Amino acid sequence: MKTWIPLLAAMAISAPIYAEPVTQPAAAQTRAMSEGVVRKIDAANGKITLRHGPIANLDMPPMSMVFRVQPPELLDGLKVGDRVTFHAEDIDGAYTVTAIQVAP
Ligand SMILES: [Cu+2]
Repeated sequence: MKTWIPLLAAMAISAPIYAEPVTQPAAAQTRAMSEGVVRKIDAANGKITLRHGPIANLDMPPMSMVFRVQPPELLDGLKVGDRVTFHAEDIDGAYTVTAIQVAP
């Protein structure tokens, strides 16, 4: 009587898998947008210089600085002088813009 082993295996495979509810930190749930003005675009290196307002999620005061842009295609269509809203994160120690759009 060997049939019960494959039967149990089949039952285990077909059993529904309940994932643990994922609790994310608040910063990951809301993608905080900050305001800035484009000062310089370095498309070749995927970088942008922004004069930006306070960046709450990075606890950063207003300043002008260079950001990495990921993906670099986010720079397409931007030009110096544009007012923008953007989201920046600290990715492996590099301040990185991961979303940006011209302000309405
Ligand atoms: Cu800054």
